[in-house]
Amino acid sequence: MSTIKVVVTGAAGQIAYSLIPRLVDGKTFGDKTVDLCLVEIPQVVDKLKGLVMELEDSYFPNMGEVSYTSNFEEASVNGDWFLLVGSIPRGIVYNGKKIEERSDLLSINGGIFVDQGKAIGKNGNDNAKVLVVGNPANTNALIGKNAANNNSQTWMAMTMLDSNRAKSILSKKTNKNISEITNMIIWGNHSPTMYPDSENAFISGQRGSDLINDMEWIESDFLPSVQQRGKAVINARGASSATSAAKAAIDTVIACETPTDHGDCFSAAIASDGAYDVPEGLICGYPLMTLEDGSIEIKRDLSLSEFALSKFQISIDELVSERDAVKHLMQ
Ligand code: NAX
Repeated sequence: MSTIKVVVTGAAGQIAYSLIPRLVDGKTFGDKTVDLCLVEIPQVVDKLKGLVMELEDSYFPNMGEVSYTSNFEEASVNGDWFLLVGSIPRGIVYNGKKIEERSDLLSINGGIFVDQGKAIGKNGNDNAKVLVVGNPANTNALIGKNAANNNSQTWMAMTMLDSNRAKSILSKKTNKNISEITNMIIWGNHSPTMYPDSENAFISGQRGSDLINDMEWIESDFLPSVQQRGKAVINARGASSATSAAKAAIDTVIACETPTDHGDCFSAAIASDGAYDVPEGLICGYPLMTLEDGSIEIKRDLSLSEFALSKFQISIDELVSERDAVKHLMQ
């Protein structure tokens, strides 16, 4: 049986509590043995002892070695998968300053991702995959990838939760089971500017643009509902999405580990090579496919309506401005 090493940051956080057991349940990585390395900041790392106890008590035949540390450099050695969930949230006091502005958030988290990126590039395995969940996810991934400077590795930022949310809304609108909705693409940034593409989605084999003849609903209901769903969950539960975010991270890992069905695609943000006229290098939400050899490719044969292009452009512009705000971290 082969072994895979998965490194998870933010391991004592709420997403990680739902995520980590599913990494070793024998479904996400099939029959591979999964070694886990859990990473937290020094102030919190000791709490992971309790999580490790619970993992041991849970009977996971596929679980291999489990370790925890606050030293990311050490954790990164021979990692195959990196799930970078940890980041500093808006609203907390950091080095004596309350973090409210997006630019401060970008800078502080950016600094973390420089160090983590360098360690992954140097110590992670060739062909390692990195999924950034911690916000601002796309720009954190941009910084990390730049610092890693290792083109054999694939950096992604998570948009699967947005894609799952969009599928759920389309399923309710069309009275179809969620499993009948494929090709659900999130273009752009994981932020309220994202563009969830109902036109290119397939619903029971029919294109969304043919099935849903209701631009008013798309513009004033569907788009804002997906874009603002994270905020709605916070308002309702007093905490941000956790179990659905964990499920989306698992869905992304499975999508990357399994060749994509013909005609389908999955959503994540990945470095642009100029596809769909996105400036090269930006970590942008795209339709992706996993090929038989395990490589991940952008699906390139889709057309976007004028409406879609105008919405997508807003998100691209935001990604460009985020990149400009962290230029000093991209030397
Ligand atoms: P929590 O605050 O519960 O947990 C985050 C954990 O990360 C904390 O325990 C903290 O100590 C740790 N951490 C901070 N910096 C770290 C570092 N440098 N190394 C290791 N650990 C570090 O947040 P949680 O609800 O789990 O959310 C985690 C992140 O996911 C947040 O940034 C959140 O905004 C983001 N989200 C991203 C989503 C996406 O779709 N991409 C959706 C859900 C979520 O909002």
